[in-house]
Amino acid sequence: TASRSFAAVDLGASSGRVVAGRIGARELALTEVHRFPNGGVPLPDGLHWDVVGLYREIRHGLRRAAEHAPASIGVDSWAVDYGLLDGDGALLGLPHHYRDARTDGVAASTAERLGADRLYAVNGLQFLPFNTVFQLAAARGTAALAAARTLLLVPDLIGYWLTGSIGAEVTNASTTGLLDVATRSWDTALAAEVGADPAILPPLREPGSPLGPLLPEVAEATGLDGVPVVAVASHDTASAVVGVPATVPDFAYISCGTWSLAGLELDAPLRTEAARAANFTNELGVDGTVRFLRNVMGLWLVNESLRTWGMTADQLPDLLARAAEEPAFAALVDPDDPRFLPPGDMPARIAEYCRATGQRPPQGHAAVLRCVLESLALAHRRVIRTAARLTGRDVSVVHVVGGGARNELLCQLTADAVGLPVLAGPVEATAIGNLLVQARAAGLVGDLERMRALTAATQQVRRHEPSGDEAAWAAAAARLGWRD
Ligand code: LFR
Repeated sequence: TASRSFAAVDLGASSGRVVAGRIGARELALTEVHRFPNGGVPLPDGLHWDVVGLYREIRHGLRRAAEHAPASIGVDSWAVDYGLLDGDGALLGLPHHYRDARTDGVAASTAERLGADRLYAVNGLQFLPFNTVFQLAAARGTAALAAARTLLLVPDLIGYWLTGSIGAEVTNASTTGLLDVATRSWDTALAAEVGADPAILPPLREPGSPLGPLLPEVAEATGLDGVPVVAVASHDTASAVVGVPATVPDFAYISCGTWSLAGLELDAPLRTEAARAANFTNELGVDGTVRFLRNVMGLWLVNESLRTWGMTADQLPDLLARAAEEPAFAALVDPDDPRFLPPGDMPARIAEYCRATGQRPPQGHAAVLRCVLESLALAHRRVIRTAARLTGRDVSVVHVVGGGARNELLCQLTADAVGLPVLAGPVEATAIGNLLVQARAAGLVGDLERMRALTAATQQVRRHEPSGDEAAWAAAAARLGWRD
């Protein structure tokens, strides 16, 4: 069969992009047609996403993608956040950002009231204060929630604006906490218990299913008349894991961007008490797979430090070169300490963490960066080793995909810390996963294994061998109280 083009809309917490991809039996070639910044916007009622501004950029990007004559369009984004529609289908205010403080305290008390073990038995999710179920508990009694007739996760909201079709794609729905991970259906009783009318939860759809053609006005404005939107694995992490260029079954992955999502792909959820205690998540992937992983705070720590220093991403390579020369293991932090979650002065919080744990705070930008990258590498080590232990599986290689794959120092430190080879790339794994699921819906590519083989055959991957300094990394992990 001949190759065809597809358009991927991929929204990350710090940037969005529209990518045109040409896919054939031996071809997978990406062209980024539009990129735009994203980030939280503080309003008097909290931290929000400018989804209307994003939608405008998406339309602009789709118009550029039209030159590539895509056969379909797919949309993915970060998870958990949602917009509410009233009975007329109008958006009830801008969606809250998952880093908004309104879940502070509410998340823990809700988990306690509902029973953390009961929640885990249903949804298999790690406790994160921003899981949709806790956001809804925090929104209980608000005018918007009372008026809401439909809840749409961000990619589903964009899909609705593009096509008028209402639904909830299942990989992203699995991050809400309201989906029963075993039956892949909504737990409506749970929704009611946190004060949300279960009727606002839309019908579920699987990756690969069509949403329908663009609305006439959108088709006209973008020049994409007759081009359908197709549901992809709309949780960006689910798409990223599709885009992992694995060639062996015993791989671990780290989807490394704003977050580091580190873990394994399983055939079924693992909801043991040990998995819950280790705060591992079971998010749904394509083809019945499960992402058994943990969120690690990721490059947020780096990006928020740069922002505090008034530096931009193009100054990072120079800073990384200096960080590589800094002494090893001078100061270490637990990247997942809740104090690092909200926006704000990151270096000050790192210093505060160090003082509170009897360490000398890192002095200077390069030392802070060194501290962050070693700490992330240690968290990667801990998560991947714990995942292997909990599942009883061997891991022979770690794939790092996403923007973090560009960060050679982080990839090398991760290889050293985990004690396994790291294969870094592709950077655009999420867009690739988005495009591949569309290509499959069009009958072009086969199962996951074949999709990954195609990615491995066509995309650049850089190999990092571990240094073999296990004793030093074990000692560093022990300083954080980690024994894995
Ligand atoms: C990554 C990601 C993570 C999710 C976090 C918040 O972009 O989707 O998987 O936990 O963002 O939605």
